[in-house]
Amino acid sequence: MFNALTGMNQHTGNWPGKTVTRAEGRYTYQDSLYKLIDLPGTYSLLSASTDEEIARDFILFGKPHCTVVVTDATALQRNLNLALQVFEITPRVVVCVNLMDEARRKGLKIDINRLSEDLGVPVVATAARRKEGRVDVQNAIAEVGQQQRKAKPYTSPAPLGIQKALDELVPMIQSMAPGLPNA
Ligand SMILES: Nc1nc2c(ncn2[C@@H]2O[C@H](COP(=O)(O)OP(=O)(O)OP(=O)(O)O)[C@@H](O)[C@H]2O)c(=O)[nH]1
Ligand SMILES: [Mg+2]
Repeated sequence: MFNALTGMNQHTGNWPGKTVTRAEGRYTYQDSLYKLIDLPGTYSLLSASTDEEIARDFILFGKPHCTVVVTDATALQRNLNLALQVFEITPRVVVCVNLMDEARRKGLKIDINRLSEDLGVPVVATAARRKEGRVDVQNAIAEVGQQQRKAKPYTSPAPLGIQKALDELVPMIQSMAPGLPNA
């Protein structure tokens, strides 16, 4: 998806302090220049691994204008877990249901509009290898990035015990790290 969006004109380096490769690319859409950062592939942001930590830290502290969660259409159940975790950090999300060519081959039908309604963010069907849906993704990124569209992502209500713990912790985190989009 990164390559489809940027035409592969990426610049690579390392994540600060880490030896994990960091790829950056650019593209122009409707006269605006977009800078894209490819985060390490991960199924979770609970920072159990370096990759997860890098992805979480970038979304939380890098405050991107938009985060694109690229999911595998043939394994949505497993992949949407990551989308829900990203929603906990930022509402500025676009979900790509990628590998749609594979899904079609397997006879899977995915109701993209319903998924978008349920998740509360733009959802775009894509097949990145064929550049299918590329412009739709760029358009969704533009809308979310420029806040033309107020996203209201789905979040599951926290169980009572967790909510109580959050009520205690959140003010402490806010005072330690002021300005976080979602402490
Ligand atoms: N058929 C098909 N293959 C795809 C599509 N998108 C990506 N691929 C292929 O899937 C493989 C994995 O793609 P990557 O872009 O490396 O996936 P990733 O999630 O970034 O992987 P990591 O960052 O290594 O975790 C590559 O061989 C891609 O060419 C698609 O829409 N359709
Ligand atoms: Mg990757």
